[in-house]
Amino acid sequence: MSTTQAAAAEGFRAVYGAAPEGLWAAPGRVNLIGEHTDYNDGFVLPLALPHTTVAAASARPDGVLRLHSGGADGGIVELRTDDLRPAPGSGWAAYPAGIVWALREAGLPVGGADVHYESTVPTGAGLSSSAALEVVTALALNDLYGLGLDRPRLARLAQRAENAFVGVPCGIMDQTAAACCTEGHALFLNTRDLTRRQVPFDLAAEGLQLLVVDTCVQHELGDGAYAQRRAGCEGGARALGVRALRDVPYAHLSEALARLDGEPGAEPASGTGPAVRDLVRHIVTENHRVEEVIARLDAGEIRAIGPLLTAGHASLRDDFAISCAELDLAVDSALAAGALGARMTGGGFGGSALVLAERSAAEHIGTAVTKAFAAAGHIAPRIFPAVPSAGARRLA
Ligand code: GAF
Repeated sequence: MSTTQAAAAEGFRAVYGAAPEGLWAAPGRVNLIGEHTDYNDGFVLPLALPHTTVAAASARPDGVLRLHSGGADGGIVELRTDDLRPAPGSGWAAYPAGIVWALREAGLPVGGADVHYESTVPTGAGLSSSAALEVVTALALNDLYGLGLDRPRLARLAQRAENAFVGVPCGIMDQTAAACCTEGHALFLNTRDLTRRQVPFDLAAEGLQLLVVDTCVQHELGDGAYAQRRAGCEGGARALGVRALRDVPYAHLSEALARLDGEPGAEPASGTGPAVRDLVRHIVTENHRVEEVIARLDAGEIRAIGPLLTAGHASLRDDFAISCAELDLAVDSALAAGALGARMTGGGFGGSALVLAERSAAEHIGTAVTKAFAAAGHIAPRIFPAVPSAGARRLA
């Protein structure tokens, strides 16, 4: 039994005075490539981290939902399942409460529960701690109430909870990664039709390592910039007369951009953030990069994805404008120290970067990044290897 699993079982007993009916886990993720494409019907390629959120839970017959987290102050949050209403911005418990709401809204017979959480997924690090919390809750309730839902359905309900209950207009990538990733693989997801493919990603066998550099700059998806990028992309699709930016072929990007230049209505309503043409260029080139990365992985050429990762960072920094000084420094200092490729990962404006390195060079690169942060006066980053790990599962 892992330390987190044991802590969750013991925490449940300490808080609720009995043993839990079961224990479940869901992981955080890093996204290898395909950033901000998931709300444009595009392609993504995340992998699950070994870091998990564990839920110890029991059903309750009285419609009361009690939530407690070993990592949060404030004691037990107690709610009635009948009274749950969308409550944008109301703290960590809104994520699991949103799951109960979404399941019930879908007409599923879910009642109360006692849940205690323990987590090793860093929060605010762009590693999807919220999706881990949502998906582990959905999986626990699925089992406790015998709902029989499959993983993709749980992921869609978790996204619905985050969109409609918590009020964050995220795409489907993080919830699908938490629910459907498998050990030793990256998950290729087409966010239009939700078809998936497990892509073998055995870094160790190739003498490679993927490092996560958590800049410790906290990012929040609910702060408006994410919604602004999403609205800009949707405006771009409307201006181009397509259902989503996914429908702009890479080969026709120049024509699409030229069309946008003649469309005054295609600029952001608020006048802030990047021009719509820059958002469009990022999405179209990023979808193409995902396909290029997949082609190289299918050909067994993992090292060859390095330059594509780095190109993805430049696009997020220059076109999508969601990087920050710390993420750029993590990428630049890792490349200068010999990394094969590096990019920010996740929503942006802080959070984490990932670095592809020869295993023999990984320690040196990590040290170089840490030194560069110190020299720039930034707080020390947290650096750890990303081993492609399992998705959500029942532990006991
Ligand atoms: C966040 C969102 F939750 C995802 O849906 C995705 O858009 C990602 O940012 C950017 O690729 O993690």
